[in-house]
Amino acid sequence: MMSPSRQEEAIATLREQGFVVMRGFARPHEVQALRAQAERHLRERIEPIEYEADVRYPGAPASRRAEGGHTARRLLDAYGRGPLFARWATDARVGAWLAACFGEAPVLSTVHHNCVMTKHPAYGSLTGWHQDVRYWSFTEPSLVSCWLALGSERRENGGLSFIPGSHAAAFEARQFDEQKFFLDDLPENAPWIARAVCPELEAGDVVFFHCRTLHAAQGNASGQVKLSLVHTYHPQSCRPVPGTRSASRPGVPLEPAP
Ligand SMILES: O=C(O)CCC(=O)C(=O)O
Repeated sequence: MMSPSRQEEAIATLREQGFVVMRGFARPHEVQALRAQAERHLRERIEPIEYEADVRYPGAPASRRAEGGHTARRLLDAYGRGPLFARWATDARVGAWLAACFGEAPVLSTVHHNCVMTKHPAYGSLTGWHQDVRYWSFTEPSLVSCWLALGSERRENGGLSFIPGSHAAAFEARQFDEQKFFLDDLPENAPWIARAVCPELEAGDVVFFHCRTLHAAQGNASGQVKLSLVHTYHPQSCRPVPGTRSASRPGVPLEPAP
């Protein structure tokens, strides 16, 4: 159980910089079990899977038929992959933390993230600077994602970098390209990008980050596949907009802690 002062401090950090790292948030045996299951689902190619070739970010194969074309990027629908994954997605500690942060009950989105994010040494692509909310449709931009490291994460193996304070900035549309990536060759974006930090994570560490926080990741230059489990939550009063992809599947309200 986290002390109230540690919780308040972490929430203040999330509000101020748009992300916060919580060390050892998941227990070692949970992480080990989640990792083993993720590895099995990858090995057995259990669908639904999004392939690098589908996304075609820099470094990805050109098509599923090209060399490396069956490199997975995301094991989709983590919540639906069995009780172990479902338990983590609705974990009481995650729920309690988010309830304190939102000031109301959190709801798991089953549409956004909700995946095991993989990054393979060969054919794993890099991801440019972006805000996750760019393609999401909710009544308020107040969603928070929970990124659980299932192994070490560093810049060199494709660990996430974040730009502190970017969640609260009033960027203009012209600072982004047509896919809504934050332009890295625009002089006025340079001071923002220069502030980026790449927190080093160990298995069991969690990063909570706001849906407007700019983040990016490089390819994986290590010899090992990087695996992370990512879920997104919204406060109950922040609703997916009817008729949009965000509303295409029901969310899962997190039970209040006993
Ligand atoms: O692992 C990566 O390359 C970045 C993942 C990410 O930020 C995303 O898919 O939204």
